[in-house]
Amino acid sequence: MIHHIAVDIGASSGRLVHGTLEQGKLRLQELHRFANGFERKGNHDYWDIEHLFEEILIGLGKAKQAGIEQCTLGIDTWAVDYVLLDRDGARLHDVYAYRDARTNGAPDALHQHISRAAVYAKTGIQELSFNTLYQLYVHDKQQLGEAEQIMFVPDYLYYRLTGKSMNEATNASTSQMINLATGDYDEELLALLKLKREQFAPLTEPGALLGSLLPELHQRYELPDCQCIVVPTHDTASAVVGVPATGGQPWAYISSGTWSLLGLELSKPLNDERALALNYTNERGAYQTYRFLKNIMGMWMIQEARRLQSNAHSFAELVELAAREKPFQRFVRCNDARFLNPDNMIEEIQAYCRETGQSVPQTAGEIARTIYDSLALTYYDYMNELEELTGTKPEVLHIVGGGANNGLLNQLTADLIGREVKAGPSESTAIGNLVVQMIASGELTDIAEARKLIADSFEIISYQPQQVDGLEQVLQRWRSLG
Ligand code: LFR
Repeated sequence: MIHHIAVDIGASSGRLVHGTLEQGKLRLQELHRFANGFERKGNHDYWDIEHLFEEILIGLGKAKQAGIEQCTLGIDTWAVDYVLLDRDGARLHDVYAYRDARTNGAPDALHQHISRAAVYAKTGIQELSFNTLYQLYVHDKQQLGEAEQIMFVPDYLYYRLTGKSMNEATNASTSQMINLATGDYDEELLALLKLKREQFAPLTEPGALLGSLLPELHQRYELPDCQCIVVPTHDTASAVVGVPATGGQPWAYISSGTWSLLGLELSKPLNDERALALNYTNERGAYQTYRFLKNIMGMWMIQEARRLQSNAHSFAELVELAAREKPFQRFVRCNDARFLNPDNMIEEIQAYCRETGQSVPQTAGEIARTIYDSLALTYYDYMNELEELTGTKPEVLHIVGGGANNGLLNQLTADLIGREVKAGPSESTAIGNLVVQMIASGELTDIAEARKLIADSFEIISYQPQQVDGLEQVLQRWRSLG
């Protein structure tokens, strides 16, 4: 039996998950879990990357204690954020969190030099103010010049573990700097940022073997003998590998976590004018696929609301409270930039309702209901757009990730889109990370076999669509918000 460990770090928590293939089933065991979150220092929001690295070592120490002597290891995190290193491999700065307000207005400033359409034709990436392209555009120029190497967050964590430099392809694609035609960094965009290709490492595809842990780590800690394998280091790319889609029918997915990423898996990018106008992205997936998708504000809204309520309710309780409320009383446009990083999410939602002449949600249940109803309606809109853009009608929507545990939202979504929703697994990101290690180790043949294994190994709950009373009026009120 081969042991595999997925390091899976999201914006709100991280975990190390042990995975094995036993009697035709994928077995998971959580080794270690820790909190994550960005912190404000001065005027900016940063990740505590040293803390994350320490937590990885703690988790690996626990693996050793649990009797794992040898394993493979893969790392995924959120995308777009980066680290600049000097010639000694030392970090030049604190790692900015993508929600930091420094990129407000950066897209407009950058597009003075090159149009949106030109960047989209090159990269196929949706405009999000926090894309690496815009972050680097506003980064201190002198420091950029001093950077010997530029890595994305998971690349950097691999580097700290192995001493090896690489830029993993799925994550690099989210930077909005990779040219679809050449498959490498775009020279014109690099020139605009006054960067050189040599400052980035070679792009590396998931499945590549990176190597063992640095000897000095073994001197400091009791760790297993790990072979690091490059996985889809962008968490969403791993989550999509983890979708249990087996049949031949067309399917769409939502990777539901801090963000809800709604899309299709394509074999070719789709970056025509309409896709540009509707701002859809073509992020690289594992195994020569493209994740044609849209970012939706997602569980971040409820996470923030819950935090402001002093975590008085669990997420499951918030779903229950919401389920007791009358449906579709008030809505917010989730993807409005005002919800990206407001000082106070609850007040922002209340202000939005007030400004749009709706009743103002007050209780935890009302707030949660507003968020879930709005998310379901947003999913509905974007499912329609996806169909229009791609000319495919998905017969089933897979919802994976932590948000797949939200039965209320799953049912609402099925009802609105008028199609089956299949929910689970909730650990699809760690699972995607693990199966890529298994494919690289030769235990699984390919992604089709991996997805069948996932479907056979985890509980997937089916939600059949039910009729929504007064749907037309609900949609009319929703659309009147603009
Ligand atoms: C989800 C995710 C999204 C990306 C956002 C920022 O965790 O990785 O795919 O757009 O976070 O990196």
